[in-house]
Amino acid sequence: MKKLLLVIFISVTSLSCTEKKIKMQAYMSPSCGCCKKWVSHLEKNGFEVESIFRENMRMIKSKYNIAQDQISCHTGVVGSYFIEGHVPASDIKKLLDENPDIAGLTVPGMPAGQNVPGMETVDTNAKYNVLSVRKDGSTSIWNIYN
Ligand SMILES: [Cu+2]
Repeated sequence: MKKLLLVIFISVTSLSCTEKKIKMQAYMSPSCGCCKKWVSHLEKNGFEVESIFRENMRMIKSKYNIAQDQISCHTGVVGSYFIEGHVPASDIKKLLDENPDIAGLTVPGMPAGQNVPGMETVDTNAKYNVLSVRKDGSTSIWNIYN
């Protein structure tokens, strides 16, 4: 019996060690519902998100130098990167794995679709791109969804 307990103890502790959460912050307006849904999508996919509520989101966008045509509702921050809008967790993980010298990722606007985390308000998939934003503000395509 003692041995069995020890085995259970070891497997439980090793499980919690391998499950290392990725910490990030998410700035959003307190009234934003889709922002909160995006946060739960991240939390279900290995992130530990600190939600920070701000009435004035424009200040956050300008702090991270996010251009007008690249902005969305919430702004996430992970390491030195900003994550603007409804970027899927897998794209953020890829960013952290590859660690490129860029400013961040964005899904501009608010595309609605089953394949847009936090924006599953319609039954169909959205056609949208995740853009990578260089430090000079120029963008390229990071991932294509359709
Ligand atoms: Cu949104």
